[in-house]
Amino acid sequence: MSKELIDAVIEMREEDAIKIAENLLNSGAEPLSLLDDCRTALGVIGDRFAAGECFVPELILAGEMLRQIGDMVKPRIASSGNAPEKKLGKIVMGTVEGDIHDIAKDIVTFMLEINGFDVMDLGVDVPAAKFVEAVKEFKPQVVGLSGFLTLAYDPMKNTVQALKDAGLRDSVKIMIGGGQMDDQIAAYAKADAYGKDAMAAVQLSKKWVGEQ
Ligand code: B12
Repeated sequence: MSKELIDAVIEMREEDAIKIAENLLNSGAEPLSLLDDCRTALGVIGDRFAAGECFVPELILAGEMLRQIGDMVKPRIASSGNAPEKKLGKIVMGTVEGDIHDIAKDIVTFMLEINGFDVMDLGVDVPAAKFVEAVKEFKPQVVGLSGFLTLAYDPMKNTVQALKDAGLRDSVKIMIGGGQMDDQIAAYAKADAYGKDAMAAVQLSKKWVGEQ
């Protein structure tokens, strides 16, 4: 953990944050630990936003810092990883309708890819019908639904229901994740599991395709 990096992000010192992240990587810090630090910092910023102590522009800047640091970290993770040559399986990912948070989804997609999955990323604000189309076309074993808003609970549920209505529910395992999600929401949405982070997404997917 780097308190220096966490403080720079919380204090919105964008240039410092990027420099500190660069220095950490160059001095051999574990790349994933930088993402953990960003998550800690964004948690603080999110709480301040909820308390009315900061506003949307700060959320945007925080998101921007996380994206830049994520872009620096990803190649290091990819080169240190040992992605299997044979694809383990196919996954459809997306942020559900009404929700545009995508940085975390992109991290999950990236981690799934470097762990050997073929991922179709549908982007953000994805209507249930688009998930249905994608499952028909791409024939994944797993569907991942991301969402950060309480307003995303029902779109998650509707997406699972739409897959059921299309007769596709039994052909896929469905995992959900993101800020406001937990096991209870997974049960509410009738998904198969909640995953708290990108590694949980990888572990669930490996389990479901029989690789673990
Ligand atoms: C950055 C941010 C934004 C950025 C998003 C940038 C982007 N391109 O993604 C912007 C500025 C756009 C934004 C907008 C809004 N936001 Co916002 N945002 C955040 C913030 C600060 C950080 C989110 C984030 O990226 N965290 C970093 C990630 C990497 O950390 P992480 O969650 O641990 O990531 C892991 C898991 O999420 C998991 N995961 C994610 N998806 C999936 C999927 C699967 C299948 C699995 C298994 C795992 C998984 O894996 C990730 C990687 O390990 C959060 C606060 C918070 N602490 O979450 C608020 C927050 C989510 N936002 C909030 C709000 C209210 C909004 C707005 C409504 C604000 C407004 N008034 O306009 C809008 C909503 C717009 C919309 N329609 O979606 C609220 C939601 C409250 C609620 N109860 O609904 C929060 C919680 C802030 C708060 N405390 O009030 N936001």
